[in-house]
Amino acid sequence: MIDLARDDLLGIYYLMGLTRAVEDATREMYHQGQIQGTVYTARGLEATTVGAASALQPGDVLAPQHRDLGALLARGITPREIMAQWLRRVDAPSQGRDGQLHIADMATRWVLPSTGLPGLALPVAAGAALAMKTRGERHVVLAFVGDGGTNTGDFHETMNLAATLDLPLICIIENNGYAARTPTSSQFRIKHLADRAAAYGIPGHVVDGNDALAVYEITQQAAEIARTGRGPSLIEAKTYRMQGHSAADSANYMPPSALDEWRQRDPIELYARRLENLGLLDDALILEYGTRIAQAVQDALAFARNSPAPDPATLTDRLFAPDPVPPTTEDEIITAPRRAVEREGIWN
Ligand SMILES: Cc1ncc(C[n+]2csc(CCOP(=O)(O)OP(=O)(O)O)c2C)c(N)n1
Ligand SMILES: [Mg+2]
Repeated sequence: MIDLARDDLLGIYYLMGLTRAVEDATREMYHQGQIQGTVYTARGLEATTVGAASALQPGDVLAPQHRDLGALLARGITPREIMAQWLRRVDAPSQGRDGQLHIADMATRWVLPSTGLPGLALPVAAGAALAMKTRGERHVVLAFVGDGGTNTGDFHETMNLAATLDLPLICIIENNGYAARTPTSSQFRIKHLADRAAAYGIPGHVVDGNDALAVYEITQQAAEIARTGRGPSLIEAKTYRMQGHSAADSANYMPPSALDEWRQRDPIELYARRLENLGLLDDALILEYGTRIAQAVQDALAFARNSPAPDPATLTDRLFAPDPVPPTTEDEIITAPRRAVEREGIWN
């Protein structure tokens, strides 16, 4: 039984709508030439990203990858930060040094930085989970990986290690039908990617990735298992990438009939119907949320556009952590580690 109050249920609706609106605005800016580099969006994945991340508690850690804006917003990253990041402005989390959603905040929102490499969030996530276990914390790490990412060594090594060490790790496979242009039918020969869990000796679940509450519920159950020291889980969310791989991809290889079918199962529409049936949503409220979401996007765009580009003179700032013992001579370079050993009394 879902343990969510009315405000939580409506909050999930808001976040799913906000995710889509931020992404639509981002794609528009990209096509107008306002964004440098590439843009990844996730129309169709909102129930998976928002539903899963909504099961996290303060202190739990999110390890997102390139298509997980919904999870970032659910974790408290703001649309202002997102837009400033896309436009590479100084008020962005990376202060204009990066134009992708490689956003990290381990101080208050517990988000690990993502990388451009599919599957690579997982070993980092396992490291965070190992830290939690070592410290005896009752927290969990929620990591995302794509269907394509499950074919990497990082995925297998992480899941096996997490299983043997009973790490508090939840891995959500976003099975969205494609890895770039490669359909899942050309990627693997098993029916369900969650079946791979058996090879690691951990629970594996298949869930309807377009059903926000189903994703929330299974993630919540996996979190409870992880929180109580009973190890990792693998959850395959079956969903569909309703656009091309990036904003530059025309998606002309995606069958229109499949797109039509999945449009009938649009996660935001499905969730709205669910809330209507529960008596929590009506046309007036849908309109109100639409207005609030549009305002949030406009506010974020104005904020980002008003923020300056970074000063080129600061280019090399913050590349390295300050060296506590700056070596000045060759002799010092040799002795600096030795001094550190003496200071720490490692050999005593
Ligand atoms: C090592 C490496 N190979 C290829 C790429 C290019 N690339 C980025 S995302 C992606 C597809 C990933 O597919 P999947 O794991 O299913 O995630 P999705 O994009 O569908 O969310 C590829 C091939 C890359 N970034 N890094
Ligand atoms: Mg994929």
